[in-house]
Amino acid sequence: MSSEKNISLQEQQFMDKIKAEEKIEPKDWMPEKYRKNLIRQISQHAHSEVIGMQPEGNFLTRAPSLRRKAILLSKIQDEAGHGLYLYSAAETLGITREEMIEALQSGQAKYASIFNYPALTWADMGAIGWLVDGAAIVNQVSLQRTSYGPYSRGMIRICKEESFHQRQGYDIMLTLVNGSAEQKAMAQDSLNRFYWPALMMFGPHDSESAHSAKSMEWKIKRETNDDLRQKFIDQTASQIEFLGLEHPDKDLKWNEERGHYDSGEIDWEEFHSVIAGNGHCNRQRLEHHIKAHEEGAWVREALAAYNAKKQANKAKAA
Ligand code: FAQ
Repeated sequence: MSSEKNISLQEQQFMDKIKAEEKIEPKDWMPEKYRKNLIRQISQHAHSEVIGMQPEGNFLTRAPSLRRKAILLSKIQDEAGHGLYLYSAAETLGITREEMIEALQSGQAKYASIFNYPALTWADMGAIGWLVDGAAIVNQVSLQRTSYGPYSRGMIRICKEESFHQRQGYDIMLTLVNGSAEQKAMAQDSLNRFYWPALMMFGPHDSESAHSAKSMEWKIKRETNDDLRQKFIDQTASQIEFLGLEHPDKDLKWNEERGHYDSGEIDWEEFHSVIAGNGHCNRQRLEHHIKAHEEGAWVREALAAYNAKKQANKAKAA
């Protein structure tokens, strides 16, 4: 059989598996572009989890009570764990952790635009949990069915933790709106600042999305950017109403025929500017990551030395 025919047979078998909803596993044959696209998405997802610790980490020393502080601390630790599951999933595709970190720190790899917005008040801890984790869950629930086995299994575990994150955020908002007039105003201000950037987390419109068509065909993505964003808009409208806050989108209107809310347009210029590196906090986020990474070098070196010693002892004993 010629090698060309051989490759097309492999591709056919790969597509058959995808169509049959079977998972692709690390040792299975896969098209190079599928592998590269997965590395791109999973590693950027991992970077988002890790960089996403920064806006909340800022508030650990300013939490209003010991209880809130303990909850926030454990939520941030969960995000670190999510990053690690995702880096591990990406590593099964033949990229190293060092290569991924290098791509993040050099600005070559992206992370979610939302984390380039500053967290200014305690209410932002509420809005981040409620809206940012909320948008992340809408996306990640759908990614539980992604075609790549390690990514899919990682998503199932992550979603369980993420739903607790969203509830803790909404609980902060509920407490604030039932507090003083100043506290309610803080909640409103935070909603106003985080609502539109949360919608941007779903990426550009489908018609503008470079990767969607292929990612949908390969079932890396199971729902499109616009469909997921619509789900989030629909579920958030009643949550805003329950809080007794004003909706930041003045054009939001229920469309009986579609069975969905119609909404105002996102400021796409802002979106593109933030993902190009010009958001409020892009530079600060990367500088902080580089500093923490350098300061943690001794931990990685100690681990490598310990592992080498263990291996050597094992070899001696054998
Ligand atoms: N920000 O062709 P598409 C979290 C880029 S986890 C930055 O539509 P795709 C947990 C995109 O990468 C949040 N860049 O791309 C947490 C691509 O650039 P490239 C993260 C964006 O991949 C909560 C280009 O634009 N979640 O928050 C954004 O098909 C609280 C063209 O776009 C995930 O990553 C954006 N918003 O669809 C942690 C979920 N949107 O790579 C701490 C997994 C688009 O060609 C605290 N990822 N871009 O240079 C996905 O579902 C997809 O990758 C999308 C984008 C939907 C994000």
